[in-house]
Amino acid sequence: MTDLKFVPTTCPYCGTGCSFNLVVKDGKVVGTAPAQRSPVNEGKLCPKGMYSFEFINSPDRLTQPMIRKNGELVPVSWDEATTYIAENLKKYKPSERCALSSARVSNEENYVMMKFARGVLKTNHLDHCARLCHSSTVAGLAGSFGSGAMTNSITDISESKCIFIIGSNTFEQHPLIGRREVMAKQNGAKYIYADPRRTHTCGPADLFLQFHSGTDVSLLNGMMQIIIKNGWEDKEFIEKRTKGYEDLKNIVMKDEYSVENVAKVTGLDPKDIETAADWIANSGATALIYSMGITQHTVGVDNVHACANIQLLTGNLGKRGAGVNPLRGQNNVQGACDMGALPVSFTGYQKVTDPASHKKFEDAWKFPDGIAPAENGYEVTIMMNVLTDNPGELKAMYIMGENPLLSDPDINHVKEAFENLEFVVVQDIFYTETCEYADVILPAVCFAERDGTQTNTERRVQRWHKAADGPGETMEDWKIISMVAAKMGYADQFAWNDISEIFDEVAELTPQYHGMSYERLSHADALHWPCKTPEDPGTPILHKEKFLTPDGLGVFLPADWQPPAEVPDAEYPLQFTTGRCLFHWHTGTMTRRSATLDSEVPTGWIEINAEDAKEIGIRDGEMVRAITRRDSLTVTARVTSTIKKGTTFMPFHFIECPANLLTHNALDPVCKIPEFKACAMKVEKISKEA
Ligand SMILES: Nc1nc2c(c(=O)[nH]1)N[C@H]1C(S)=C(S)[C@@H](COP(=O)(O)OP(=O)(O)OC[C@H]3O[C@@H](n4cnc5c(=O)[nH]c(N)nc54)[C@H](O)[C@@H]3O)O[C@H]1N2
Ligand SMILES: Nc1nc2c(c(=O)[nH]1)N[C@H]1C(S)=C(S)[C@@H](COP(=O)(O)OP(=O)(O)OC[C@H]3O[C@@H](n4cnc5c(=O)[nH]c(N)nc54)[C@H](O)[C@@H]3O)O[C@H]1N2
Ligand code: SF4
Ligand SMILES: [Mo]
Repeated sequence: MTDLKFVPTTCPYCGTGCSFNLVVKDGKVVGTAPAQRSPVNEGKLCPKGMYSFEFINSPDRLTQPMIRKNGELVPVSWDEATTYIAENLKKYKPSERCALSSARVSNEENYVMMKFARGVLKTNHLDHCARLCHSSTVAGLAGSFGSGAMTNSITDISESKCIFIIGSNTFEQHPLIGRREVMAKQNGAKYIYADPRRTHTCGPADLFLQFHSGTDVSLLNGMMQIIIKNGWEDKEFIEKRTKGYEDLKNIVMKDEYSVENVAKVTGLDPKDIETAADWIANSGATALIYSMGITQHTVGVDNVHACANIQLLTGNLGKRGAGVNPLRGQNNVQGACDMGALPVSFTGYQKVTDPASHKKFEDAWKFPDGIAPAENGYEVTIMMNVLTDNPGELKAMYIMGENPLLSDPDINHVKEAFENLEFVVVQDIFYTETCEYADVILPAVCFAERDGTQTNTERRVQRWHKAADGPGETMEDWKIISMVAAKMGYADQFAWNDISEIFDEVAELTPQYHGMSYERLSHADALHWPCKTPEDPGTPILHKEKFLTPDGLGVFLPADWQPPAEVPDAEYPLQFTTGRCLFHWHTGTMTRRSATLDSEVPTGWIEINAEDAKEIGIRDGEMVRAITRRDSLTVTARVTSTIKKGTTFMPFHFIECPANLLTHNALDPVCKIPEFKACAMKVEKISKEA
């Protein structure tokens, strides 16, 4: 009889946070099996979760620390690697050091990185991929509601009477939330899908708004004008629970947002805009669901405000089946933000510039020489700009679990930035594109090989359980950082025996997590923050009675529509947008090492509308040249009628045709997110002679 063990954990991919069991045989993870208990996924998984065990035993895993000596990476001991890092990091001033944390590791490990950056490196130049993802949400919803998190829970979506999805390809990117959207539809909900592409998520749609990339504010303002003109607004909700309604009317009632004008800007039929406005306002409970189509723009924060405004206007907040629901991306991106892996806050969004918070952390941590000053640090996108525009200001970077050389916009710019760094540490589970620039590479264990907690998109804090040992000399991320900290002279501040002690420290310092402990999390399946006392059952729905703003009111924050930073013109006539596919994950480090997933989608492509393709003279399957003002690349054309005419799309997973060679580094002025979702492009036929 073979001895099989089943170890419960959560999926290492998306922010849905599905649970399952890892199947362990002879100390090795060999499969996944359903865990029925979690209400999030009720035992079901999408292909990425199902095959998440495949990369774990890949022969490509990093297994030993390495130092670059005379240009060559040489395996060394942990002692040598950490001594070398400490000696080098000590050479630089605090303001010359920066760090990237990771949405792929646990809450505890993000906390340890945050403490390391602020207490050991003494810098606030700390950020992570949330910048590229939902920084618009964090900034935007903090203004509107006082909290940047999803307002309702995943299970709640199935109770909605109207599902309004804008800029989220839920079926491919959050499949087990997509299931809830389908359940709502089966229960009789109306289903509206707004996207430049007819993706799988459009399948059940009663109404498809196929509009131009980058025109979201115009569309939403236009809908709000229709709602107000028809008297469909929720007057009681506006009166009792909001402020700024006059400001909203001053903007959305302008002639610019008449349905005729909005139809022109968005490329939609006026009747469809009216129908959508009617359903959103009058269904009884509308859930607005959004993701990167809204956030990744130079007007990302305006887009998020517009989503909040329409839900405040129609009273679709603080009740079941409604809400503003930003679907968080990586498995633990919510947690990484909660833990303060951001340049502006400690845990629980306690601001670094607030003297009371600064003192609280300084006193609790007891670094003899203090912590980073009470001033905001650089965002990751700003770090890259500082590196290229002001060489010598930043000199050393410590990266845990990110791959900016493939995931940041305008790869040529990123390369230039990394060339200007003197010292780079990369801590990962695989050798990545970013490792090319590393002076030291540190091998970490992966999700299956560690304990910890993670916080999913609905603020649900869940446990991970270690199923197997990591290969070779791999170590837990928190242990690696603690070792480096000790070598730099701060052993006492990182002297935990067990990861649950780190969680206790987090709970002590973080109001939202204050009532949680490993003990409670092992009995309760999970807890939703805020959970303030040991008796507090947690909070699946936010803003029921009042918002988290200082006066408890929701705030209308209207803005005029502005086009993307770069719009199509005679030379670059197409609108280029980027995103993902079901089977691959970001820079592909894990999914491209999973035989099943990789065989489904072996390489990248560019989607191009059939009419555009005809004009250029290209056919489906042909290799074409895609060109922007940054660079160009060759890629297979996928000629289709599912994408809006004038628009092209590429996934960014593939190093052989990296979409980010073409994207640009234009940023939202408030949250500094790049405009991954819109820039100008031309596509050329590759002539036979060339
Ligand atoms: N399979 C898979 N799942 C993932 C990921 C992955 O890499 N692979 N990544 C995870 C992460 S970190 C994230 S952040 C999420 C992202 O999840 P999503 O945001 O759902 O994914 P994207 O493909 O980036 O973009 C969503 C949609 O935005 C549309 N879009 C493009 N431009 C615009 C626009 O201007 N306005 C509007 N309204 N829509 C537009 C695109 O056509 C696309 O269908 O997915 C998570 N889940
Ligand atoms: N063009 C374009 N670009 C985009 C986007 C887009 O829509 N379009 N989306 C952006 C978004 S939303 C995001 S979130 C970013 C994602 O950008 P990244 O975070 O850079 O992408 P990942 O490939 O997820 O990188 C995570 C790294 O962590 C490593 N890793 C996994 N598990 C562990 C672990 O346990 N420990 C350690 N130490 N490392 C681990 C992986 O091997 C991988 O190298 O990409 C952004 N880039
Ligand atoms: S929906 Fe997300 S969390 Fe669930 S199995 Fe798929 S990738 Fe994993
Ligand atoms: Mo993301």
